[in-house]
Amino acid sequence: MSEIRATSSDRLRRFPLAAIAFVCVALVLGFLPSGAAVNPREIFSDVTDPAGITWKQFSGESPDRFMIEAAGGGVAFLDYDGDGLLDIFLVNGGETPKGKSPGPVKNALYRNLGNGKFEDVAAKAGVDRLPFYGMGVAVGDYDNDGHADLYITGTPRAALYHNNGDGTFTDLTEKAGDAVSQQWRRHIYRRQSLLGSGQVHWTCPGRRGH
Ligand SMILES: [Ca+2]
Ligand SMILES: [Ca+2]
Repeated sequence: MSEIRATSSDRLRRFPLAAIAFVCVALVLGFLPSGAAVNPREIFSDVTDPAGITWKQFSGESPDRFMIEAAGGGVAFLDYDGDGLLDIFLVNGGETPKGKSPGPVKNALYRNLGNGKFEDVAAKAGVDRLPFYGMGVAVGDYDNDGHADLYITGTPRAALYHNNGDGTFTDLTEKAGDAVSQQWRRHIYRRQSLLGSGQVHWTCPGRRGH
């Protein structure tokens, strides 16, 4: 009997250590709730539809499989109208010889209305259409007038849009000098799809390589 009591006592003494060990392992494995553990699904919510954002990218996907088709469009958050609310500018791609769009390929400039809603004002702002295949955008106030300007990159060139401060932009690429577009024009793009040998043929103006 005394032997039995001694055994039970030993088990009781060992229990706290076993319990602590179990809790530690469970926390490591994520079995138990922890203050540091946060469900990722609780961090972001998809509000695209409620915000009124309906823009879709058109890549010009085609059997030619040009590299630009997989590059995706660019996006920038900027306060283009200086109202203290970040707006969204989305750069569309464009058509390729065998990848035609059923409608005009357009960028979007979503003005933040401040109530969770956005309004596409790209056409009104003069930045909805591009004369080239759009690929990216950078934002900066290049002339220090207090209004964020747009530098839109693409193929085979780029464009500089000056923010007029009245909700509109002006394409100043030519006025800014050909160097503006030449800088990005030198980027490499794939002219042909994979050749029969598996070799990729890359080209850029004035330069060729494999
Ligand atoms: Ca704004
Ligand atoms: Ca500016």
